[in-house]
Amino acid sequence: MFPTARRSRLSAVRALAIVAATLALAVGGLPGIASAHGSTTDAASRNFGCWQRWGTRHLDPAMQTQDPMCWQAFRANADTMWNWMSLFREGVAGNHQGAIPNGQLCSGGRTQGGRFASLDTVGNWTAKNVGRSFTMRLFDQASHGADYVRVYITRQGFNPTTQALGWNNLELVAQVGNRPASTWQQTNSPHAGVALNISVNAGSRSGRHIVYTIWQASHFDQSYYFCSDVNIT
Ligand SMILES: [Cu+2]
Repeated sequence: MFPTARRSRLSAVRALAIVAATLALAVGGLPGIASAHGSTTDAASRNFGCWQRWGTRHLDPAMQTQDPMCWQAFRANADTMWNWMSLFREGVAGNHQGAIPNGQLCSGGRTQGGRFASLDTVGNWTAKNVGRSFTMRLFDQASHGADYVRVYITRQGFNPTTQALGWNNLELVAQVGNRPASTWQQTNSPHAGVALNISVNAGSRSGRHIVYTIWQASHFDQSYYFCSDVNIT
């Protein structure tokens, strides 16, 4: 009796270990299988930037002081970063302001059960230094193309480090119309896909701003919303 009982206890322990390992993979945040979509990669959207800077060392405590907004985002939900390409809503029918309340612009109106909610957190997000004329790069890994892309920048005087972003804070500074993916540039970065460069003129703005990009994909009614932090010099 004893050896049998011991053996079954051992196999129970082994089974538990397998369950624990599986849970660790699920919770610990190895990049999951992500669907093919896209993001602004330069100036990077908040979650793409955090993924790019910290994805391979997301438990490094240095992030807490070097990149505190990424730190809070990873702590809130690492899926926010692993799914950097999935910040979209469906069925908005062009009514972006109706679908997304003020204060929730960077999370696409807390889309997908709030998976991206930490991107709305107000604070000192890492910002890219840009000149008054700069290029926004939109990456599309699924060759959706665009019905349109609209690029907004916050008004001068708005302070992204202390104020929640609302629609009234934004001014449209660039847009492109229908652009099939076949007219975008082929790229392998950050994955195989296509990319679109959009020229932006920030006018007389200076200092910290949020660039807000709405990408209306062409394959069906799928709308993407990206906050990219910049420092205009
Ligand atoms: Cu997609």
